[in-house]
Amino acid sequence: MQKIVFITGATAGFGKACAFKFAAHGYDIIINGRRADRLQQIADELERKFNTAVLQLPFDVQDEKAVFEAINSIPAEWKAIDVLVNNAGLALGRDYFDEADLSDWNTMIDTNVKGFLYVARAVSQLMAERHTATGAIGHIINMGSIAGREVYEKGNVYCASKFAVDAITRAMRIDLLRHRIKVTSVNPGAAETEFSLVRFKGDEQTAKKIYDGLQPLSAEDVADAVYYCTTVPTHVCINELTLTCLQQANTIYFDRELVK
Ligand code: NDP
Ligand code: 8X3
Repeated sequence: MQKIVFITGATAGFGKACAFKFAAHGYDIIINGRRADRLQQIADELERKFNTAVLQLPFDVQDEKAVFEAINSIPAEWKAIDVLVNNAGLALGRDYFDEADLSDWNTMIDTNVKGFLYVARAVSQLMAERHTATGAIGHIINMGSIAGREVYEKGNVYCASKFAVDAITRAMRIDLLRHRIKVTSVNPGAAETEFSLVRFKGDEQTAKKIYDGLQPLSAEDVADAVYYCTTVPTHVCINELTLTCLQQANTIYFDRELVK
């Protein structure tokens, strides 16, 4: 039987790279994101390249009703989800606390915390039911960040949202233990995706500056780490995996001199 992975935020960056990584390893893939045109392109490419079965699930994770309706109406043969990559998220703005835009704060909390919770809640229920019925072991991989381990200047609410991911991951690991669901957080450092372009609202120059003098993580580096967490023996659960590029020590310390 094919394994099934459900990836939120699969239209770009880590989520898209995870879709290709898991497809290359024979998984059937459920992909989510708001941009339906991108989901279609990715589904076509996965089907062409790997002969992967793909289910597209376009919804906004902020929309509680849409999340539960979409996940509860997944066709029966797709409900046997082995792995959830709970990845959809974003940063908006990088401003001092007293100057930040409240709507940016609301969107980050609604997406990175509330949306993240809705998806985890809906999928964990499916995994628990399946464990009771068949003994299958589910695995939830939450996308955290080094920003969820250490705050930095002007990171305020984005960092707080990722601290929440860390706390919720720990709480889920306790509460889902009785259903034998593995819960892992993957915590990357700076990675060049659409993340900074979104954060700086389309300002390409400012977005690019974040990676000045660095060879940052790529989306594929993160997808490799996510996939790795699913390859350990059944009785082993990687609780958390933190990765940065070689030139980054933590959220603040970088060595921005590229060595060839
Ligand atoms: P990208 O901007 O490249 O991708 C973000 C993905 O999230 C897109 O597919 C986007 O899809 C989706 N998304 C955003 N909001 C929603 C929403 N409301 N509903 C559904 N999908 C949504 O960024 P990354 O791949 O870099 O980021 C992925 C995750 O990794 C995020 O949680 C981010 O916080 C985290 N992260 C990123 C790091 C980095 O440096 N890049 C480092 C550490 C963590 P669409 O727009 O189509 O909805
Ligand atoms: C994204 C990494 O350091 O830009 O989560 O906040 S950082």
